[in-house]
Amino acid sequence: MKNSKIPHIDGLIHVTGKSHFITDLPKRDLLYVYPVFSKISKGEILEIDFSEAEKVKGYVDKITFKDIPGENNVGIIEKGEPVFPEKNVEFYGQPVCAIIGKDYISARKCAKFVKIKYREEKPILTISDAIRENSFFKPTIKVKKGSIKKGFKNSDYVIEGEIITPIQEHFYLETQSCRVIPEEKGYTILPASQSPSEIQEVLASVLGIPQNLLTVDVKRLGGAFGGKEHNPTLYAAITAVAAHKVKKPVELRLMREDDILVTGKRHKFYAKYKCGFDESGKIKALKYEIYSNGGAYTDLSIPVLERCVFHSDNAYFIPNFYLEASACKTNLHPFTAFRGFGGPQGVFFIEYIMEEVARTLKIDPFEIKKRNLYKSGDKTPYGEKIKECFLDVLFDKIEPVYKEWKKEVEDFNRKNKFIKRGVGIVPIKFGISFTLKALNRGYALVILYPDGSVSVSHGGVEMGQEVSTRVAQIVSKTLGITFKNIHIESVNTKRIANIPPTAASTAVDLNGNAAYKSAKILRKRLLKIARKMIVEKYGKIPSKIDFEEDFCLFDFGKIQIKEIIERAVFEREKMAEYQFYRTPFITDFDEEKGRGNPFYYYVYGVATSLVETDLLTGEVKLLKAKIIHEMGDSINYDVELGQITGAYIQGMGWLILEDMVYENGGAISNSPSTYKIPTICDIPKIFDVEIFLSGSEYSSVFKSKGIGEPPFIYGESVFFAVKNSIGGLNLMPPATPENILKVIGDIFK
Ligand code: LUZ
Ligand code: MOS
Repeated sequence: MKNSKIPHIDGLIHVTGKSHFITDLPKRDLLYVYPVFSKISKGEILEIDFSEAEKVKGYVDKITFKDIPGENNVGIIEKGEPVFPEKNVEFYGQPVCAIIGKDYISARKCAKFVKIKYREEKPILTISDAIRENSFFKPTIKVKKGSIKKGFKNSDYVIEGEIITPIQEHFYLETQSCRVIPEEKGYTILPASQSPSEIQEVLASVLGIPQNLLTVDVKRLGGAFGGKEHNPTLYAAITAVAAHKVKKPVELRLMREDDILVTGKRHKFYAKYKCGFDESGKIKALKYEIYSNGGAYTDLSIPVLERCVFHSDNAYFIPNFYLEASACKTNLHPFTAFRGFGGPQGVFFIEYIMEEVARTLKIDPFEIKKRNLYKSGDKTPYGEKIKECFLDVLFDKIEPVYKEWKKEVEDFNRKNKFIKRGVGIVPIKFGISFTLKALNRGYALVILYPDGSVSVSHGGVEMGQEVSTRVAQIVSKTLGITFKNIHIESVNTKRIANIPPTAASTAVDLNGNAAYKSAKILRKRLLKIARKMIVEKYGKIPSKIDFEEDFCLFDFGKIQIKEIIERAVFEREKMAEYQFYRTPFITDFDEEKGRGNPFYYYVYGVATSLVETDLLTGEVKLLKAKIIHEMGDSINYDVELGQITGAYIQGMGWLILEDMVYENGGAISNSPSTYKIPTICDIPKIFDVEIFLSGSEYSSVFKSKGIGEPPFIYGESVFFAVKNSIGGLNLMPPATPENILKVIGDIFK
């Protein structure tokens, strides 16, 4: 689809400060609610003393679990995650109750004066604690292919080891926010959520009212990255209970330090592996034992674990495979969705193992990885056939760059003693679709008005990824109506219902396809009316007819599309169309058999990075990056480029810069000064991103492919570049200066 210079649909109102987020809306009669957070990780609540809080100026009311009119639950995959705990707190930072204040400052101030007495218990905080205490969420996931016993027997080498991936904070700009407005009947809910339908369903049960009395409306989010897939449901519920009690509009907005303390993050994972291979580096057998720290409630830990499992082979054919994976139940905040959703962790494991194979055999990791790549027709360990594979092509394309950089690194390292360079290479094969088949559905409502303007509602929440721009382009292209005449509406559960979360890199696939179907039907109706109008006016039938740039063009003239719409309305043609799309082919993962076809297609790519490490300070500089990213075709080249570059930098931040520190079970890296997210200074000087348009039929609307999550994994090439710069030492992420110095120190011992 050739439309590369289409700007962000709301770019102008964003840069001029006119775009609305929840807290920008008019504040008449608005009260504020602020939670009181647990200061212990685990224990029984003995007493909550509000007496001091009640004396503070601006105090309005308080809410506890006793004020919940319906069910005290916000859990979706498993019930039992409460709005407020009735007896036991399960993590440091858990909201125990909340204060309603007449303004934001007094609500927060009052909350600070609430005193809670606990009987403390010993918490489970780490994966090893949980394994010892046998504290797991159900189920354990198992995948088996071939015979690892035979595989190990036929191996020339067998290596074993452990791998850890770190926690990551989303650091979306807009913190958790929600506004709830009581209506004549029911409520309007304005949450900062990727999952409007989840909010509607859960809040209906919390409030004890039918779902049709709740209108959930989401215009846009100030960033999300998965941090608003399930996290916001709890905060929306607290806001709704407050609004229900005081019968007034109420708003909640977390301070940054509280947001970081209390909300879920990327899961820490731990893997034990045993890998057998021959002397050429070909993998013969792989055995995995994988654990994640899921925190106090199930949240999305099981689907995250599943996606980790589905990516623990990444780009490589492994003939004999055995895996067991479990999510640990601990007393940290629940961990949740984060761009890649377990995929990056799974990929990191196999990439780490490939690097160890290369180190054992003293062969370049590039060669080892290349020798093990999947080919078209291969099957994954969970049994999905790889229909069309571009990994070989991508390796051939990037080889000259990698070889040149590798040589440059070797020359540099020969001449320098305390500053060393390294290069890393990471391919990706990322599966697109929600792994729960039922969620792979999209809806769109397209309305044409007689002035030639178009309204589009669909189920994709805009969070900066420009799903809105791309859906508008699809509608514009299909109807021949210019982009400026397309308006994308907020996601509103009264217009679009029963929608899946905007997640899993599927928003354009699902909603774009639904919008395309709606637009095609409307186009057909317009064509019928256009033909009639042409014959009336010119007395002959056109041989060629098309819609373009707001006009209907035909061999002997043109008419404006708005005239056709006006006439169509008059002729009682339906000028609105509500369409539905469901992803074909996919099947659910069968837990008993460890088999499934969860993905509609895969996205492929490869990245190489070059870094420089100062052995005396442990500091790392990222100097060069080259990425080749495959898609069937492009919808909006600039948006896709933005997603690839941003995801790479975010992935690099996860493994190189960011380090979430906990004290007594509470996250204390709670600001940009103590939690180092990437900035403009961390972007490499040479940053070459190439989009390879493969034309693959195994793709989605207009041959595009999901772009949100896959490129996050390219950031892993930076970590392996660092590891290689220090001679492949046993470095675990995050590769912060402290951690680098610790392993370098080991050599001198
Ligand atoms: N959310 C979800 C996701 O519920 N299922 C998924 O498979 C998924 N994948 C990526 C991101 N969010
Ligand atoms: Mo996501 S991790 O696709 O919300």
